[in-house]
Amino acid sequence: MTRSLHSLLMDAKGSNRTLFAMLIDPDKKPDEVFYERVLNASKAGVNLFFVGGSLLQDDFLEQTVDVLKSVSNVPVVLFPGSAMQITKNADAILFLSLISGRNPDLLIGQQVVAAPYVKKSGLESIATGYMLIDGGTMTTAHYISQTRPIPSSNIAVAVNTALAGEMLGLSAIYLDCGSGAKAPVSADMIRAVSEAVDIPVIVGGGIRTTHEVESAAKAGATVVVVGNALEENPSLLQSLIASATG
Ligand code: 1GP
Repeated sequence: MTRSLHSLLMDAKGSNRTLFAMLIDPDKKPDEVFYERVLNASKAGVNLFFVGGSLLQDDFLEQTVDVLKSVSNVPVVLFPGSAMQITKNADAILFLSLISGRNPDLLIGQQVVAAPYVKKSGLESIATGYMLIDGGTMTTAHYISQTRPIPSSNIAVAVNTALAGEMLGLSAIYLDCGSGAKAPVSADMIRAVSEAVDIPVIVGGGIRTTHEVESAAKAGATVVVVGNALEENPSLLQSLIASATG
């Protein structure tokens, strides 16, 4: 990757563009089918690969990142569920702090454990305020974090939380309803948060249709992240990318 992820995100935010990120679960052994999927995604114009999960059973993180790097030039960004999910072969890492919750281990504990490894890895680290939003069901992210999500209708709490994150010096905000959420983050919440902060706003969790991607993009999302929907139906890829990037 020649340009830094941070400048890519800041440029997109500054010019009101939306990037499309495909989320890859590193729990599955990368096989021929995966190889094909990556090749197709890269040809279709996906902007970023996010790799990570709240809970790993079988950890193929390193192999997954290696396949991604060998097949395409699309930046590979770690989206770690814990301090264990670090590999130096990626391009960047979202250094997450769960600012919507009050679980000290996910606010600063895991980060203290991970810091020396991230430093040694040479990965570009993007300090990211991670905010779990209620998407109508308790996802793995909600359960594992043992935190209460921000109610989907409480836009003021979301805006204040994002603002506090920006004032604390974070470089990005991630609004997430969690993988497999019933409903994605509302356009109203995305718009209010995106207007309130000058840092990029990443949005994911439960986004499945072109309409939902387009609505998040129009509301000001800097990055739209889709995981499950593409695992279930890879043929959606081209239309989802087009809905995000216009
Ligand atoms: C979850 O934002 C991601 O952390 C993506 O969620 O798998 O529901 O698309 P989905």
